[in-house]
This record gives sequence, C-alpha cells and structure tokens, in this order.
Amino acid sequence: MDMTMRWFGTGYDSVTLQQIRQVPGVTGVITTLYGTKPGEAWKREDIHALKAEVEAAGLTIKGIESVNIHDAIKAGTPDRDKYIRNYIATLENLGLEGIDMVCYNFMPVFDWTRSDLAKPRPDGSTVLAYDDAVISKIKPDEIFDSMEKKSNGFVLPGWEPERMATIRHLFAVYQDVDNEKLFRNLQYFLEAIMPTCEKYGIKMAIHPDDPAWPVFGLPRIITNKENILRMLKAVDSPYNGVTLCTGSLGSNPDNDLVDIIHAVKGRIHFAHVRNLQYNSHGNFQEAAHLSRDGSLDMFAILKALYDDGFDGPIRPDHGRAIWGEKAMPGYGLYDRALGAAYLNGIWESLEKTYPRK
Ligand code: DNO
Repeated sequence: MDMTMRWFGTGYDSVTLQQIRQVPGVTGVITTLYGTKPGEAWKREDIHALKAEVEAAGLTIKGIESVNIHDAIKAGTPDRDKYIRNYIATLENLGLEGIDMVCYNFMPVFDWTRSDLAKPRPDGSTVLAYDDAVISKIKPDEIFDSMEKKSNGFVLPGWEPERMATIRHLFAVYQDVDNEKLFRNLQYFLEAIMPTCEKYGIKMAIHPDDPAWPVFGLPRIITNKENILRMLKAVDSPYNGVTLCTGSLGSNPDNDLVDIIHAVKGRIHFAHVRNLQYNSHGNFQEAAHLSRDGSLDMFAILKALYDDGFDGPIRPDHGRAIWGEKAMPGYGLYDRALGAAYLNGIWESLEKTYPRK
C-alpha cells in the first residue's frame, strides 16, 4: 500500500507539501484542482503544473480526490451527455499525465454532511460530528450556511458556494429521482467513461455516501455491501471500483467493514481510514485513529485489506483539531500525521507477522 495524505493545493490548504514530506512513510498526496467546478473539463497544462509542484516537493500524486460529478449527470437531465464528455476529456488529460486513480462520489446535491464541525472531545480536541436529530430540524437551504460558518474560512470539499447558491433549483432537479433512477444514472455514466478508463488504466473509486443513509429526503445508493456489489456487477470492469471509506460506511453500525472489504476484494482502489465513536443510530462523532478511542477496530480493518492483497493508496482520513492548529475542519496536519504513523505501524506489524509469499 502507499501511505498518502490529502492535499487541497496551494492557496486552499493550511498544510504545505513540505510538511507532508516530513510525515514518516508518506510518499505521495491525493489532490485535485480545487478551483475547478463540477462539470468542467480539466486542462492538461493545469494538471501538469500541479504534478510538477508536487514532484518538486519530493512527493508524487497517487490519485485525484475528487473529480466531482455535475448534478446533471447524477439527476440524468437531458444535458448530461455534455458533462459526461467533459468528464471524459478530464480523464484523458489525467491519463496523459500518468494519473491512474480517481475518487468521486454520486451523492445528490450535498457531499459529506455533519451537524457539528467542532464538537469537543474529553481530551480537549474537537471533531466533526453528526446527529440526525439536529439535521432533521435544519432546512436544506440552511445547512450550507451552518457548515460554512464553522469552516474556519476554508471552502469545504464538495460544498462549493456557487453551487450551494442554487440549492432550491438543485432540489427541484432531483424531484423525480429515486434510488433506482439514481442507480441507473450512475450506470449510464460508468458505461460511458469505462472505455477511456480502460485505455489509460485509470481506476475509478466511488466514495460511499457519508453518512450512509439518505439525508434531506434525497436518494443515496452507495451505502452498504449489497448496493456496492450491485454497482460493481452492473459495470463489471476492474476499473470500476470503490474507495473503502471506513468513516462513511462505518457511520452505520449495521455495516460490517471487514465483511465488506472481503466481499469487494480486488475492487478497492483507494482506502480512507478513520475512526468514529457511535453514540446511537444516526448519532456519531469522529475520534482519533487509535482503535480504542472510537468504535472501529483499525487492526481488523487493515488486516482485512492486507489479507486481500490491497496495494493501492491509503490515507488517514479526518483528524481531530489538536494543539491549537487552525485548519480546515478534519484536515489539519497534526492529527492526520499521527494517524498516518499509527496506520503505518499496524501495517508494518502485519507485514512482519504474516509475510506475503
Ligand atoms: C470529506 C470527504 C469527501 C470526499 C468526496 C469524494 O471529507 O471524504 O468530500 O472527498 O465525497 O468524492
């Protein structure tokens, strides 16, 4: 596996490439052209410049998170083919620059959703948290303001202000889209892009819905083992794969992460590993990566990936805000660096205890 960290790019991230370079065992970043809008075709020269910047710092790009999908594609509106053509153009340009993994999600309107971006933990750190009781009282057009106010002045991934300004319109676009239609729109999209992915060797890694159930009455389809397997079978190419995000799938305690990892063996192209603490169904808060700080068993998760021969990029996911760091919620340097060191430690012990033949 390749230990990486997410980096949003110069001007968007409080963390520098030079800092990431000093985290032991981290050799690459997962990044994106953060200034682009969903639906835009990425220019090859912009990708090239990003790559040169990362490489000048002694790191490599191990994948893109995310190339976001325009709502026309997700909702299946008549103009979707134009946006699919742009997506294919982006994939071609990424392929020409040697980038071979793309993470994306298929959540309507909202990306990951939280009710609190700075919930105090007993140790004095703060974390992202989710409570259905709070979310169910927020009107969809208020959630953007509520997330933005707590974002420490950063644009949160997937919460572009321009798109959120048209939130009522976006809801109208999804009026007739249920889970089944959303699934068919995903299949249509994947069938259209697969020939390009196969030509350039680009592995697509869909990110599970976060949290793993419908919010604001919008459909959500990448929520559990059954749905993921259906998606993988519907477009049965090795390039159609998933991001194993422990925090997203693990938000629903009914999801057995070890079982899911084995069930989708060979199709996990990227792993986001973080821990969370369940309070009750629909109510959780994030925790330090350490197993005993939360409800997930990090050793069992990494062992399942290791046993199945996983060798893709992995990254510590959301960290706590600690030591007074001012950063995008979830994406400070300190706790993610601790997470990387811890996950590397588990991996080393797996390699030494169960040497691969
Ligand atoms: C949040 C992230 C998501 C993720 C996208 C992938 O912190 O996990 O924004 O990057 O859903 O497309």
